[in-house]
Amino acid sequence: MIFDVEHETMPREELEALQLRRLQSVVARVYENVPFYRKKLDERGVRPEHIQKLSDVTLLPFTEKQDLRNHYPFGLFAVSRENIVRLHSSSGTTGKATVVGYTKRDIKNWGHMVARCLAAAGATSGDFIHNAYGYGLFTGGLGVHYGAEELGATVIPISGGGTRRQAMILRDFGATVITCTPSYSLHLYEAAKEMGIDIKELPLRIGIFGAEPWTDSMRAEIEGKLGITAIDIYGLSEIMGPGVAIECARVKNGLHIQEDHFLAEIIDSETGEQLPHGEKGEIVFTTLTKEGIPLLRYRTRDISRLNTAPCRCGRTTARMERVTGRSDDMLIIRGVNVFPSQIETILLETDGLTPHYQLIVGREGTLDTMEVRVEIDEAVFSDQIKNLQRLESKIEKNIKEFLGVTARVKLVEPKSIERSEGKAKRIIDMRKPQA
Ligand code: DLL
Repeated sequence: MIFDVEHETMPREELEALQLRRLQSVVARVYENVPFYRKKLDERGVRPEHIQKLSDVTLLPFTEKQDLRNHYPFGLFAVSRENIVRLHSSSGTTGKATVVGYTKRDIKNWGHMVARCLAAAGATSGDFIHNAYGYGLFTGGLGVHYGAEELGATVIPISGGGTRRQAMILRDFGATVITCTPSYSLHLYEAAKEMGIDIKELPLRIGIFGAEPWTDSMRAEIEGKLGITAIDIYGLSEIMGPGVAIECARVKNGLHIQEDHFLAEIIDSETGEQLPHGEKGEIVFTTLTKEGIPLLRYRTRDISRLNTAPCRCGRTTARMERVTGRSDDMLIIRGVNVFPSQIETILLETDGLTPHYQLIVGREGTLDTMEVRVEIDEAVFSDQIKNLQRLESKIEKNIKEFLGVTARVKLVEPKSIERSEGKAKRIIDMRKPQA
């Protein structure tokens, strides 16, 4: 079902005209209200009235995650605090998190866009949606929640965790749609099996999975085991949250971008040059309607490709290829975004450790694991084992508290981590390579 026929099937010419009007308006708004953008635009000699056609977007400066951090928490907001009705934040409770704010209209638009997504995935107002994305500062839980209500479906706000209870509720309430990370769906499947529940036998028919990269082979595994259709949903908190783009159940080949709200470009991440449609590169978004924190040319660091060919489902919106990787070193561990630099900060703030460390990322069963190996200094090395274990637990606790991920910390002897002549090899990712 197409939820918003007018916008999702708009002839491209009309859609692009709408995008241009909205682009002009957002540039004027940030120039007026966000000192950061006014300065950047002034430096480039660009005024809002210079935006005469869509391709003029390249006159605009990029925005990076670091810009949000530098203006932590609210420095890039374009409206006064009274008009902000909700805050979300990306993972990491240190000063380095990125914070986003939504006005009433932003929340309404977001709910509407997620409703479009759920419908594109095949959900209807008659569905029971078991929403296992985390509720809280993370955008997944509440983002899907409002969309499900907008669609008129029944939402079960189960949030993340408590897997055995989830399996029981999934069975007892008879959900027909599940929303969670792809890896969690397999974990839930296994936990349910141990309890004697075969998800395949339940009424569940659709899974809407995102927040972390996954592959077509993982899709096949999930669909086979759970007996459902698995759909890829993409989004990021800086741009909105879940629902920036979604696959349609009909074709499942590329994710339809909500182009009336976001202008997408692909750039070469090294040079920043815009690339023609069809080429692979970093996807960049400009928000066209957002009021709370509109962003110009936000560099997602996600690698994708754009396809504007019409889709058999009837939608005219451009599709982005499934995200196959990132152009930076951000790791996604069980749906939580982690930068090695955040771990490094925690390690360096702990006495007795050296800056030599490695992160070993793996997968146990269906869940991601992370081990932090760090060299201790000579003085600590001679300590009693019990003190070392205490130190390990302390670091584990700090990582959990500040970054929200569970890691196993292993202190290792001084000079035991291999030194490199060039860049240090800090990350060993043993999960399956992305297809
Ligand atoms: O993960 C929003 C979301 C919630 C999307 C629920 C989908 C479902 P952040 O925590 O800000 O927001 O993380 C955004 O996660 O830049 C990608 O690197 C990655 N990501 C999100 N969806 C996908 C996906 C939410 N479908 C970052 N495939 C993004 C691959 C994804 N990577």
